[in-house]
Amino acid sequence: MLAPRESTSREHRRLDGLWDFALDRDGRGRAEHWERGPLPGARPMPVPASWNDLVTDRDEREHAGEVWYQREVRVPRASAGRRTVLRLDAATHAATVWVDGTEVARHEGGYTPFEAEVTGLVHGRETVRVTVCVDNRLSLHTIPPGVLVEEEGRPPRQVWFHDFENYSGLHRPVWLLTTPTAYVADVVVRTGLAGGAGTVAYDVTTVGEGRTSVRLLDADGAQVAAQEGASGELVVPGAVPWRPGAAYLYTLEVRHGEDVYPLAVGIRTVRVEGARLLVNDEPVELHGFGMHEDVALRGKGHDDARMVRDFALLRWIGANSFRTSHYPYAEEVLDLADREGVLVISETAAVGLHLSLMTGVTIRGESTFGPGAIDEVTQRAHLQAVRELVERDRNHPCVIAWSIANEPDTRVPEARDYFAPLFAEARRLDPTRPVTFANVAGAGPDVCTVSGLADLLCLNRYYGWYVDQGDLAAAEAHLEAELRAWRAAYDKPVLLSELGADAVAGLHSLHARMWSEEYQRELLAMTLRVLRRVDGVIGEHVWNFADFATAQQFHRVVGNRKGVFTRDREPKQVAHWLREQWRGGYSGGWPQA
Ligand code: BDP
Repeated sequence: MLAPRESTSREHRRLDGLWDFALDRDGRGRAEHWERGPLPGARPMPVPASWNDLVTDRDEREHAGEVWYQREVRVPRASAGRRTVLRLDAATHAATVWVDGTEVARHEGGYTPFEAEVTGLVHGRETVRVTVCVDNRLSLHTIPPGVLVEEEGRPPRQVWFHDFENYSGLHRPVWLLTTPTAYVADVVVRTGLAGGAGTVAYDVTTVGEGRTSVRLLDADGAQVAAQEGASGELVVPGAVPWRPGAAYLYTLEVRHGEDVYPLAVGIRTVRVEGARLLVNDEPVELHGFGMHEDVALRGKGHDDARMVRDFALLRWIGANSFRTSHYPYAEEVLDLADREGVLVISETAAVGLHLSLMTGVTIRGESTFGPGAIDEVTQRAHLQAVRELVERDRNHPCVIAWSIANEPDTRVPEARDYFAPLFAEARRLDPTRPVTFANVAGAGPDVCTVSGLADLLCLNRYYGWYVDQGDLAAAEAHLEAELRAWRAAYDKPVLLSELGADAVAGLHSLHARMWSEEYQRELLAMTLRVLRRVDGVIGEHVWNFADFATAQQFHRVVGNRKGVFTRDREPKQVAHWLREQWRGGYSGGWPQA
């Protein structure tokens, strides 16, 4: 689905700001048709934002069920004779949308956009009422999965299998878009580089009568190639490639009839060859983070200020990449990564497909895949999540790989049956990028049934934290042995996609004991040292960029403290050390005193 882009033919209005909000504690809203009139007992709620940390009542914060958003929208005068679309960039986790009481959209999946054409409903109107009902409940059939625990005399309680807060709401912008009635509906580009020339193959989907053409403009706006027709290949002699750390963006101006859609294009290639990851045929190392869209008060609400600070810190510390753990991030984030030359592994929201980890709830003997657990209904939702991710992000040069899931239980043969169609679908939709998933501790090369499907091996490992606790010498030996076992089993690049230790900012220990800032630094130093001596390991994504909110658990100190930065984006001691490593040539040695 095309991201909203203004042009001479497209007018876009962001419907951000304060909406009316009602928390449907008794589940009455649908039966009482709250979409037909003003919401009962409405209070103000900002969009985009999670609602959870903006309420003061603890039971409300824990509410598992539906919440309602509503606002009046002024219909742009310029919409007459044009197509009008209502687009929601993210409603977490499921939503129904009405315009003046008429249902216009339903969507499942909390981190991908959806839209509805509302031309007929806004026609001739000055204002319309937009109502959105958002459901935060997770089940074994949703991505991500969860379980709703219902007990006599208590409100239902949501349990989930992933390690971050189940924030909910309208997390990203809502838009009212107008386009001509004949318009560009989609465009897919694939770029190549050969003998100093760049190629941009394009495929445009259109609706309505009109001529289709494309022009490619360089960063100064000068035309470098042009062609008629809805598909073809542009050749750019002397193309400036998009490189990690040195992004160069062209603009593909796509025209159909009166409509103009500008798409940022970076000319680059990515592929895996043996145990190397190649961007523009040059081997790349990945140094960066698993991150989260998470910040105080706003929760998972997109915030340009947070985003800009995060990218500034990535640059400050010398990171060149991140994984969108554990869900597709806002498109604004990918746009900025395109501009900054940051490499991104884009992940679906399939996190927690491992029912014996961390739940406290026993489901079908805790075997993850099969009837009554993660089954073919879940798989259908997961396939849809893969499609929506690839279709949304495939034109971004920053995206160098797709991650199908985080830490599924891949020790059992059923996992391969479950995952094979998901890998196949990602490759069918995008044969140009490596496909991967983040492998969980315990599913080593001898037992993992899914790694053979991946082009790039992403391993999440916590030697020195969840295993070999406080014993970095043992951790060092075990990590190295496991990495060598992977390299012996597969001729594929290995990325340590998670490693880390919790550290409570300000907690110090001369003997570097667990939870101190010193221990976090020493664990990272040990890990990087091992990585540098195992051939075929292409880098590390430290867990996590910043501290983040989680469910309450005995091993969480008001959230996960594995951040290299605090939740308000200030450095812990390890940040300064990492900066020396990453900016100083990846020595991997012990920190200087
Ligand atoms: C990994 C998960 C990640 C967690 C992390 C941790 O992929 O989501 O937050 O562990 O425990 O298993 O800190």
